[in-house]
Amino acid sequence: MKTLEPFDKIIFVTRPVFPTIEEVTEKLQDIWNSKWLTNNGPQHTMLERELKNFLKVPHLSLFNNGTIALMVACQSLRLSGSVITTPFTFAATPHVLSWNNITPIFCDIDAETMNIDAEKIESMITPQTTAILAVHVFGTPCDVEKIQEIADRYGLRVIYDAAHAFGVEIDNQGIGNFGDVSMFSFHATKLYHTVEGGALVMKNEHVKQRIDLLKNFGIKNEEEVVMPGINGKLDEVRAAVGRIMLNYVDGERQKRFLLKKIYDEELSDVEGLKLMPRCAADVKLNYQYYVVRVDEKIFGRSRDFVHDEFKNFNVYTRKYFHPLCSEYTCYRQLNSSSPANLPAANVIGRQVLSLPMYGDLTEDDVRKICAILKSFRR
Ligand code: T4K
Repeated sequence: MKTLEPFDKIIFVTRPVFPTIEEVTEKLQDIWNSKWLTNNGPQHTMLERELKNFLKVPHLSLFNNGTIALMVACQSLRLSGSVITTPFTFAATPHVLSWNNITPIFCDIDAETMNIDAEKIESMITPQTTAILAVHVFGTPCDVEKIQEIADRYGLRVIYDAAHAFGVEIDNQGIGNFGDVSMFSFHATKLYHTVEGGALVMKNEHVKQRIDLLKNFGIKNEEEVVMPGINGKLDEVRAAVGRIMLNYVDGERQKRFLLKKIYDEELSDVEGLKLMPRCAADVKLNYQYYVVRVDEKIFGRSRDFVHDEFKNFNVYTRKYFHPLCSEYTCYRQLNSSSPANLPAANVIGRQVLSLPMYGDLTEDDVRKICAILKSFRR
């Protein structure tokens, strides 16, 4: 076999989708003409409407990032006490609870989907529990029916961190239709972005009104400030970029779907590698991430070895999500952080590796990444 050469440029885990500079300049000209830069301008109004249609949800409120949006979601539902969540997520998820003076209670994850294990939620509920904060990890939908059933039985609220799930649908319904409130992140590294940004989507119009107040300092009008709000507003420049980027989502998703098929084709027979979970036929995925799990016993090499060795080939993979949130110094003293409570998460956190995934990768790039990965096997 020919020796594998390193890539001659760095292959990152992802690259943002860029609109053309001409498209941005044209929109900037509109903004300059309007002399309106932020605080509910015309670009903001139009993007809220367009996104609501795209995501097939009844109400939507734009934010300056997903983290602030999630903080406001907790405030809008008046959550307190403790909230059951997953340790297998980005730092922002449990941190928004802490910023709301709420204790995160970590529940183990499902070994297949890597989402919160709905079967285990009930045993974690205490009199202090006010909500479930679940994450559609890597865009794979949670068990939304089971979670809602538990929430209804115990009078709990449900928030979804849908940061990875832009455009995901179940049976033609936008993923944002489940639970009380869902958050989408529009960070530059996401399938759809506004440079930085995010949104909350909700079924209830009153919740939308409260959220709109909370993200604008609680200001109702010139005379009244009705609640302790924060500044969560998305400005006109980023809203305009978001309007352009809506034209890119379907194309980018399709490109990633083709790359996913190549990864699957090249890696499905490799012993010791577990690929992304299969979803029900009525689920429309977004292919934002491509994640493998390395079983050291069978593959003959650890995930960390693979991650480090890839760098010698100029391939920069990421260990999303390692360490687990339950291993952070700020959370590891919690009872629910004990590894005995989180057996699946503790295994998976040591196996996962996000491989490069973005539309500008070529088919040959992906085949070469797979060949490099396979060459590590012992
Ligand atoms: N909940 C979940 C489940 C999340 O995953 C996230 C964010 C949130 C909540 C919070 O939403 P936001 O407040 O961010 O809207 C990245 C993103 O910054 C973060 O948004 C995302 N999750 C997380 C999973 O990934 P890092 O620290 O890994 O990003 P970074 O800067 O290392 O970028 C990754 C790669 O992307 C780089 O190696 C190169 C490439 N890149 C990145 C940027 C920013 C570029 O090529 N150009 C760029 O401009 O967190």
